Parts: sequence; C-alpha cells; structure tokens
Amino acid sequence: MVKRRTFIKLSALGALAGIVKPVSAHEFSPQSARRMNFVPKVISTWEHGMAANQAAWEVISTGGNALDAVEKGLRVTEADVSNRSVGIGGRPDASGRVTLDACIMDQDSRCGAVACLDGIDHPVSVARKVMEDTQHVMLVGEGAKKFALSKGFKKIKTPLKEVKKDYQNWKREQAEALAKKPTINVENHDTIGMLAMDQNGNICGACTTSGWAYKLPGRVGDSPIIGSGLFIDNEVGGAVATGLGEAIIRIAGSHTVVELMRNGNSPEEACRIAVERIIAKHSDLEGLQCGFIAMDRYGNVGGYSVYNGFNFAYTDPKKHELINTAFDRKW
Ligand code: SD4
Repeated sequence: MVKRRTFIKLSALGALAGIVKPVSAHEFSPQSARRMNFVPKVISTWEHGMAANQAAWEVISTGGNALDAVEKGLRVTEADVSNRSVGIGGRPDASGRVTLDACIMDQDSRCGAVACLDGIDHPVSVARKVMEDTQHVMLVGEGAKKFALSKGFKKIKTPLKEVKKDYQNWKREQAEALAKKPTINVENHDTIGMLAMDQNGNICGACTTSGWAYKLPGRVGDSPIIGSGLFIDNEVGGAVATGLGEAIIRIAGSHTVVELMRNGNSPEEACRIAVERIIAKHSDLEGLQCGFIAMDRYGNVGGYSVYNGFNFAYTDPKKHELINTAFDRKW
C-alpha cells in the first residue's frame, strides 16, 4: 500500500470535482472514451512533480488534452535552472557538456524523442516536434540540435555558470567517479516522467532528464527510449521510469509495466513485477535505484521502486499530493 506523505487540497481542484463524472470500468472502450467524461488526473515522478502537475492540471482541468498537459507540465521542470537533474540546469557529462534526453507519446501511439541534445532549453517540446513534424521517432546530438534550431528553438549557451562551478568541484574531488554508479534517491535524482488522463479518457506521457551526472560523453539512458523510459497504450494504460537507465533498458521497463497491466495486474502490481525483474537480472544491487509509476485506462495509479525513497506527485479534481511508493528493500 502506498503511504501519503503530504496532502494539499487545492480549492480550484475541489471546485472542478462537481463537473467531472467518474466512469465505471465496464463502460470503457476506446470508442466510448471520446464520448464520456473521465476523471482527469496527472501523476509524475519525484517531488518536483508537484509544480509540474499543477501546470499540467491547468490544461486538463479546463478541457485541454493530455498531450498538451504533459508537455506544459514538464516544461516547468525544464525551465527551473536550479534543478540539477532536468533541463539546461542539469549536471553535465564527464567532459563538462550538458546533454539532455526527452520523449513524448500520445493516445494514438505516436511518439517522438531527442537524445544527447545540448544548448536547447525544452527538449520535451523538441521531442513533440519530432513526433508531429517528421516521419521519425528519435533525433540525436547535432541532428537534433539543428532540427530544434530550424523549428525556432533558441540556442542557449551551456553549461550555465552554476553548473560549471559544480563540474569543476566534481573534477577536483572525484577523479575516479566515472567508475562509480550515481546515488539516485529522494535527495539526489534526475528525470521527471509524467502521465496524464484527460476528460476524454485519453492517456499521454512524457519524460525529460539530463541523465546520469558526469556520464561518459555520448551516453543515453532509458528516458528518451520509447518502451524503456516511457510507454503508452491507450487501450491499457501508461508507465514511466526513473532511476538507473542502464537497468531499466535491460528489461524494456515501461513497456513491460504496460504489458503486465494488459495481463490484468494493477498499476502497482505491474510496477512491482517489473522492479522484481530488474532485481533478478542484477547481482550487484548496491545503489541500484529504479522506480516506475503507472496509470491504467480506468485511471487507477500506482508505483514501486527497488529502494525506499521514491515518490510521485498525484493530482486529480480533489487531491494534489505526494505519494511514497511501495518498495522492495531499504537502503
Ligand atoms: C537516466 N533514468 O538517464 C535516468 C536518470 C534518472 O533518477 O531517472 N534518475 O538513466
């Protein structure tokens, strides 16, 4: 069972409760979704998801669609340059270059992604442009940057002053840090992944990160990889991942969670089974934090992580709160 750490009632959310009607499970079919009012909701990884959810909520609570909601939500985290794990304020790679990964997926299984993108402040929006304006799914590196510039995104000089300072400290103190796994948990984590259901019952998702701090130049984690960092099947639900990307990729994590829900597991059970699969595939679990959050087509949500400390932001018409996930073991 999940534990609630904070519970914040938003009066605007409460007001909305009167105008959305829940729908029972048996009434759902992909065709009927467009005719019925679903209870909209948003979930996203970690505490920085609270602010992101609020921005996403402004979109879906006023009748907007889930795709616009997840993009708007994640742009809030990307724009926060004090966030050292997402966007251009994120920690650089071992050469001092800040490279960003992001992806987005909609209710029709359309998807777009960028990886190893530098000097552009909203990778999630570039990923959406890849999805909408090209025949491709993923653009990387220079190609992704050129594409972003051609679409009117501004070039930003990175690393920012503060990030450069962090990098110089790291270089001084951690000559051998490349050999170490990063410690990912509540105090130190990257990545925001978000899933939203709109009033038509459509589920969309997105994910954005600066990735493993001080990674090898060129390294790409799970976050921009459709099926690993994010997967949506509107007839089943969606999932997003956070944590050590290399471990998540090994089990095609988010796709695995969605398939487990397709087979009848609840979102939390599906996340737990995926986490157990990661645990089974790794002999060294020291510092190997990974977590998933998921939403099924009825709007049920859940999450699970290898270690304690993982949480997600939850927003619906009545609640705006941070939920600690269940976990396999304690640090
Ligand atoms: C990555 N999955 O690049 C991301 C990092 C992360 O919490 O989510 N950290 O591997």
